[in-house]
Amino acid sequence: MAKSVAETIYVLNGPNLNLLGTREPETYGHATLADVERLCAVTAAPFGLEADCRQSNREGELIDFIHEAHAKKAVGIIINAGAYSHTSIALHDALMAVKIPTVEVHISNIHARENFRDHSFTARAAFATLSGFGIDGYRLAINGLAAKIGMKAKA
Ligand code: DHK
Repeated sequence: MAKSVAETIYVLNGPNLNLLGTREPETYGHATLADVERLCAVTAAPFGLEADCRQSNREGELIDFIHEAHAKKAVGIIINAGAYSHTSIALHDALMAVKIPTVEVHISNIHARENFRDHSFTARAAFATLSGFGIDGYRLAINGLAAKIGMKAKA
């Protein structure tokens, strides 16, 4: 039987998330970005999904990643745009333009923090948001995304 080619999901992390592990551990925990990316890869695999993980501290580069996801026919996006979630209409517009099923993740509970974190532009372009589960939010998001796009885990 022919081996099926894995579908790709993009996992996009925005500014300062490269500092996970050392950045405000009381808020973001002790796991590193490499831990997050490993978690995404092992969570995606049973669904026949490959997690293409990117991080950038630059808004324009994150937009380019979203365009690239579209060009490469990615079947889903998990995005934690960091502080750009709260400011970037351009990232919102990029997600709206590509129409790829998207889940927004925040490690911390943005609604229990400063008022300026309470609103997310990117969340408006996502079909679901997870906030406050720590890095487990990425695992939950991939499971939710897989269910949404009809991918079943293989035994
Ligand atoms: C990460 C950030 O960098 C913040 O700017 C957001 C988010 C929250 C998180 O919880 O993952 O406000």
